[in-house]
Amino acid sequence: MKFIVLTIFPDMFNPLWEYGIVKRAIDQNKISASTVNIRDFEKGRHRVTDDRPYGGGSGMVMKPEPVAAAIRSAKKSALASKTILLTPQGRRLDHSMARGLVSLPGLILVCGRYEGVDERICQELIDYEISIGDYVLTGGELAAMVIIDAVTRLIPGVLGGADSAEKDSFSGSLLEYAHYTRPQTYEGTEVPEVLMSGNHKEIEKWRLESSLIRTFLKRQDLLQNRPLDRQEIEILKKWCLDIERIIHAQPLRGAGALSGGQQAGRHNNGRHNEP
Ligand code: 4HQ
Repeated sequence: MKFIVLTIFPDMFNPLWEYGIVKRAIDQNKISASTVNIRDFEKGRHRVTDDRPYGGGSGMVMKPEPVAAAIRSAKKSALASKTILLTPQGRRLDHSMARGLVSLPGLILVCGRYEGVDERICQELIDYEISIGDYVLTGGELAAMVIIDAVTRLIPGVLGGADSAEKDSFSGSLLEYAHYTRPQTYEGTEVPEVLMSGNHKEIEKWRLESSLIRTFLKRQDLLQNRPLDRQEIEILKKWCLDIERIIHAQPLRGAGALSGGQQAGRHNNGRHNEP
């Protein structure tokens, strides 16, 4: 995978190339990474890449000529690449989009500053517009780094274990299960016993249940529109039964002798849990 980043701040990317898994991917030739300084394509005497907006108002706009020249130059050196503009107007990045991007031969990532780039660039030279989320950054650089990072770790062989990327959060659209390492007791809290049992089948079961409950409690939206397998349905049904059991185990609080003769707890016109 070939990444070419177009930016007026190429040095911002040095720490990305120089650390961790992205660095290793470069060293192992799994990705190639380069930056193009948009300023180098501005032929004006002062190499200014922004200008005042037509129609007035505050903020500056990136001039079309240097951005276009930089994109055309990058396209020449990476013919099959797709060109992406980072913008809050783009389609929101998620894991399935990252999986789509990893199958492309190369990405040219265009990072704007100020109020963004002249609209005519977007129409002519951009294949996709991508946003990393609904908030406003001061430039597209951090968004480009997020894409490079998320895509790189999906390239086969980049992560340690053969299946590391398959197993993590979002691959199956559930959150990750809870992780533990030594010590066995930390500030009074024990590691769940099953994880030390060596029983791999039970550990797998525990992990699926952990994933499910975390997703249910923290991100119910991820569970909507997601097909469930037989094992997941079993776990959810078990919770339903457990919850039912708790509801029916005790009488309704406040529904004792003073509440008008209604039988406590049960057969309460379906009202189980009123304050
Ligand atoms: N930008 N996701 C670049 C963003 C952004 C986002 C604001 C992009 C400023 C010039 N990019 N312009 N959110 O906030 O990708």
